[in-house]
Amino acid sequence: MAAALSMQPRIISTFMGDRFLFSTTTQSLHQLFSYNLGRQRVSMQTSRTLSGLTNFLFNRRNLDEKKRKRLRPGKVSPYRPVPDHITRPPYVNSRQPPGIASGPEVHDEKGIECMRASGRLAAQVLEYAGTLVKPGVTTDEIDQAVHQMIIDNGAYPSPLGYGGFPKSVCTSVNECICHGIPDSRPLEDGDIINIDVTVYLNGYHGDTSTTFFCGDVDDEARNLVKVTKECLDKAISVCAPGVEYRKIGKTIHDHADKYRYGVVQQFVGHGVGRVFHADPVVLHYRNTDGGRMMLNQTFTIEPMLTIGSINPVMWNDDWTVVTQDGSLSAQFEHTILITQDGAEILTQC
Ligand SMILES: [Co+2]
Repeated sequence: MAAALSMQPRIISTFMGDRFLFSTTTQSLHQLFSYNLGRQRVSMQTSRTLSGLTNFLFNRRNLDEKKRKRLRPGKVSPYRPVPDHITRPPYVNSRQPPGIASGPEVHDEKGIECMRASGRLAAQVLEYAGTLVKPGVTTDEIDQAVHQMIIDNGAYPSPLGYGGFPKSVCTSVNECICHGIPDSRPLEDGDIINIDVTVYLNGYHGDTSTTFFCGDVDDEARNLVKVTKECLDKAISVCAPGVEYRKIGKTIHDHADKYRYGVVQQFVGHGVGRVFHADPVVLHYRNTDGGRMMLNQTFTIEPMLTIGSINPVMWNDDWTVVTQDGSLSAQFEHTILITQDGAEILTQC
């Protein structure tokens, strides 16, 4: 699950321009985005009227997008209970809004073993969830299956109750960039869907996501998904102790540029371990941030690439984030451990 950049005021002022300069640490993500959304709506209307000819002349991609039906909210099913014997993360039922905790997640041998276990379980759940992706299956049914498998393994589904998130997994279809809430919408032939699984096992979170194909997916979408996966793989391959985090952003951005895909900036990778979202903030785009990777550290890398606009618009549910122009977005995520000679992917079966 991606952390939201707007939780980090330092970075907001550096990278997001004056729109966010008013923000303070006490302001919630939702407030920030609501404000942003108002501006986005205005700019969307203006650009719609002005850009018809421009699109026709210069941007066939956007024209193609218009054939696809825009994603609409479905019905969200009631809360799914978690058995009492399963340990909840501290943010569940807490009034404190979860942010990004300060301090990196660096582990001893025992901690590394726990991270391997939660990473493996997250990967197994994700693999199983992927087998359910078929036309006609609802994202709520995927949530049900994921929820059951996680609790059957003695773990807690980390998104459930995180900052009020109502479900156990994020399901982000087509133009949904991230944080889609599972609902009654049946998957359609040709959809792409990112399923983002995080489990909390023995006090440690493991976090991973993949974009799956539903039925017969066109080449344009397939290529976006392929390149997004390549971006993640390439980024992981440059990781090692002492390497600057910003090398991740450069690697991803350079590869995306080759295909003229956009890199979403407002949602970031993050330290993960005992805490769901911790330092460092892992930017997926070129940046000049400082900070270097440490031995035995765990964090996620989770690039989101788009065919068209990289601007996010948030739905009224305060979670679902879609591209402003309705063009496709894809994402892949792994939790990795920094080792002596590089990085170990923890979220593998
Ligand atoms: Co994540």
